[in-house]
Formats: sequence, structure tokens, C-alpha cells
Amino acid sequence: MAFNPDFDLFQLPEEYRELRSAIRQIAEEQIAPHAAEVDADERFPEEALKALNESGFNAVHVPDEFGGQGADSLAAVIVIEEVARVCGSSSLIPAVNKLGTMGLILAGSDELKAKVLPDIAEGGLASYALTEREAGSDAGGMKTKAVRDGDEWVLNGSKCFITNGSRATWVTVMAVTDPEAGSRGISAFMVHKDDPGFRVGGLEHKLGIKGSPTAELYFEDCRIPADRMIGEEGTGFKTALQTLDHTRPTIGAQALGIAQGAFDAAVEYVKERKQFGKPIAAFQNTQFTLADMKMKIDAARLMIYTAASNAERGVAEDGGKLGLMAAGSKAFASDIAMEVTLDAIQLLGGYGYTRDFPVERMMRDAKITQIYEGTNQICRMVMGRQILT
Ligand code: COS
Repeated sequence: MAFNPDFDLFQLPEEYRELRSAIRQIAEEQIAPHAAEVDADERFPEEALKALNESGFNAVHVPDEFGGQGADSLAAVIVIEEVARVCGSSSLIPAVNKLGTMGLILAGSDELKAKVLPDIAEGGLASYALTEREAGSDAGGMKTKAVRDGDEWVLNGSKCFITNGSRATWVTVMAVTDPEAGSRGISAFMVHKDDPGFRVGGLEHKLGIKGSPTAELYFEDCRIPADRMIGEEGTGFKTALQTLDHTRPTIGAQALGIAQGAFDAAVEYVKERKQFGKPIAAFQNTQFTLADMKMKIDAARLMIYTAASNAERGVAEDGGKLGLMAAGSKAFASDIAMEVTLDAIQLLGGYGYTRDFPVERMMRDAKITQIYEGTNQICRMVMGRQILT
């Protein structure tokens, strides 16, 4: 019993339903067949990249004047959800392309947008470099510095846990430009992979999302032209947090897709698997578990679509209510993705624990969604602050 948008959700306009069916077909035909191997071999999902690039689903959020499709946030989360339903690693292609360009779209000059965004629309990847070894949840504690030298900025430092970082053409990098000014002394830059002094370091060996490289990035006297700064000097931390207000729902969508994929696999399995002389679907325990899984998935979907739509509705940014639902939908969807994938494994019993079925991969992929783009504890903190203001 796969998710049926015709009766599982308030009716979305026709264009979104058509979009879902188009991306679902690509995901099932061109991405799903490679998902297990991508995970087992810890290799980049080249087939997914090609399929997404050829169909234009790689970065639907890029505005049309910069070569993209100008799709809204709801369309972007539907694309990510449908790819994640078959392959969590591959869903990070559209998700991180948005994360790595959102700051630029929100706060950058048209000249800088014209330089970067067409590259991403045409198939290059983008990344977002905020986190450092000693600055994770406390993102404002970063040490990477940028010093002005004539018409250039010179960056020194390193970033870690950068999703798709080793494959990115363009990276949004946050760096300290005024060490005395706290979070108001952080600025954001667009760094190109060929900029002198930019180097990709080691890759992490991870529990899940093994097809998506998680890289260290080094900046060693990395020189970039002054016009690569996003917005004004000192606004980089705000841009970074505003970005997350727009992109946490995309991680929620990734979690949602993974949960839906595990649910679909479990439903299929329980109808086939016989014990005590009948399909295990006939047992009330199975039915109650499936009912609980479905309630959680459907609730998460409503939250994510609402959070995504808020961006288009002009819900206040700059620390306003946009972040409340964004953080909440991400935390909720990732928590239920963990629960649902574990339930799916339990329903499949011993087989669920093997690589012969996708649910163990989905459980491992789900785990990261509780951690990145703000741990769910940070998301609750963001919510708490906004509820009380
Ligand atoms: N949008 C715009 N500005 C924001 C904002 C938002 N959502 N949230 C906070 N700000 C502003 C504040 O208004 C403040 O500005 P002023 O200095 O002008 O007053 C500034 O940013 C600093 O905010 P704050 O004092 O709240 O910062 P903290 O260091 O206390 O906390 C948190 C910021 C913890 C919320 C932030 O560091 C965070 O989200 N951390 C998690 C990082 C993360 O998600 N990492 C994953 C990276 S992607 S894998």
C-alpha cells in the first residue's frame, strides 16, 4: 500500500501531482536499481546524478533567470522525498544543491548569482561549509578566517562533515572576517573548487548515506575575488541560519521519503510472508504496527509541506516564524523516520536485518537525519526560543 497522494493528503494542485509522478518514475527506474550497490560499495550514485541532471530534477529551486526551473519549496521537497524513498544517498543531490546555493539566492548579488547558479542548474554540485571540528552545534564558534587583501579575500582554516564536499563545483563557506565581533563578524563566500588554496581532505566512513561523500575541506591561503562575498561583510552567520530555515524541511523530506520507502517495503513483505499458516499481515500486531507507521508518516508529510509552503507565503524570516516550523518538521520527520525504519526491520524479522532487503539500509540512512542540519536537540532549542518570543 504505497502512499497515494489522491487520498492520503489534502489535494495538491495538479502541477505538484504531475511532478511527483515524473520524479517517482525516474527514481524507480533509474535510481532504485543501484541503491543497494551504491550503499554496499560506498560509491557516489553516478546513475542518480545523471538521471537527475538529464531530467532537470537536480536543482529545481534555481530561479529561471539563472538557468533553473524556478520551482517553489514545495516542489523541491517533493523531489527530495521521492528520491529518498528509493535511495537516501541520491536524495542528497537535490537537497544539498539547495543548501549550497540558498544563502546566495537569499542574500547574494545578481552578478554572483549569474556566476554560480547556471553551473548548478547545468549539473554541477553545490555544498555548504559551516561546520568545523570544534564548531558543530555552536556554529558561531568557527575559526576559519578570511582576511581582505586588496581586491581579494584570503581564506585559511578547515571545514568538516561537508556533504558532497569532494564533488562540489561551488561551496558556500562561512568564515570569520572580524574576530572581535562574535557572530556579527562572520561573512559568507562562494568558493570554487579550482580556486587556488582550496583542497579536499579525507572522507568520513559512515553508518549510512554511504553514497554521499562527507568531506573535510581545507583553505590554505585560498584566494578569491572580493565580489565572491555573499551580501555584506558581517552578515554571513545570519545568512547561514536563514539558509537552514529554508532547508531544514528538505532534510525532513529526505527523512519522510526514507520512512515511506521502509513502510512500502514492509507492507509488501507482510502480505507475502507466511507463518502459522497465514500471511503475517493477518495478525493484529502487524496491522497495528502498520497503522502506527502510517499515522506518523502522514503527520510528518503535513508538517513538511506546511513548512516548505511557509517560505512561499512570506512567513517572517530573520529569526521569525519560518524557522519554527522548519526546525519542527525536520525534527519530527527524522524522529519518526527512525521509528518507522526500525518497525519495518522488526516486521521483516531476520530478513529485515540482512542486506537482501532495503530496510536495514533505510534505517542506517534515517539516523543521520536526526543529526545534520541541526541536531534534533538544536532544532527543539530553535523552536523553544521562537515559541517564547
Ligand atoms: N535567521 C536569521 N538570523 C538569525 C536566526 C535566523 N534563523 N537565528 C538567529 N539569528 C541571528 C540572531 O538574531 C543574532 O543576531 P544579532 O547578533 O544581530 O542579535 C545572531 O543570529 C546570533 O544568534 P544567536 O545569539 O541566537 O546565536 P547562538 O550562537 O546562540 O545560536 C544556533 C545559534 C544554536 C541556533 C545556531 O548556531 C544553530 O542553528 N546551530 C546549529 C548549526 C547547524 O544546524 N549545523 C548544521 C550545519 S548543516 S549540516
